[in-house]
Amino acid sequence: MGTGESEAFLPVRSREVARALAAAGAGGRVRELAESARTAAAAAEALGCEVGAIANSLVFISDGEPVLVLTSGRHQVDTAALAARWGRGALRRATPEQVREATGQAIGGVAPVGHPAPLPTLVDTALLDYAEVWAAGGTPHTVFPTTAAELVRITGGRLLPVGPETETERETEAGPEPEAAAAEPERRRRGDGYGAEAARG
Ligand code: 5CA
Repeated sequence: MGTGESEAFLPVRSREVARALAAAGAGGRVRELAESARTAAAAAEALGCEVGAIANSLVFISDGEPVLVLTSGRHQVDTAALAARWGRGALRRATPEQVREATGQAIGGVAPVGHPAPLPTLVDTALLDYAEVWAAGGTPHTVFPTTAAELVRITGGRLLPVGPETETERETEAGPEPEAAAAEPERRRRGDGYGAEAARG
């Protein structure tokens, strides 16, 4: 799929994203919104879709490298539960400078692709609940339609739940460490999972 005429008028960051989508054979095109969609709630409002169908592109630092967690706007990332599931070291939210360095994009417009180099990527299984999902297109004013399966394909990412551990995980030895489970309510009170902030705006 080539770059459409309208994409020539997109901001430069979004043209990078449009190029990456086209190169990956993605079906959706980047489009510009009249209103800013800096958060999942704002994007859902502008698009008239459910907040859960917004895929927030959240950058964390883990084991000394930036990683990307494509998270449904309906909930927040439980960083300890996700690190355990993903088999990675602790996930810490990237600073605005680290986000810019890793993605070439600014917070509020970070896209799943179009970065200087691909990041290890995780796709939230909650996004499977929506026939169509929307992700940022490189700026707060741009978005593109996609699906969870397509996000997995174009990012080379892995599908995993990002929310708190499930009953099944708690009951099986394959689940996260008991310490992580015990610490979970404390983390939720502090609210340092990322998605809820996006939903709250
Ligand atoms: N355009 C929308 C979705 S289409 C968007 O980009 N949403 S987002 O969730 O991916 O981007 C906003 C995220 O940036 C929020 O989750 C918020 O937690 C995060 N954020 C806001 N300020 C900072 C900051 N100072 N440092 C790191 N992350 C931040």
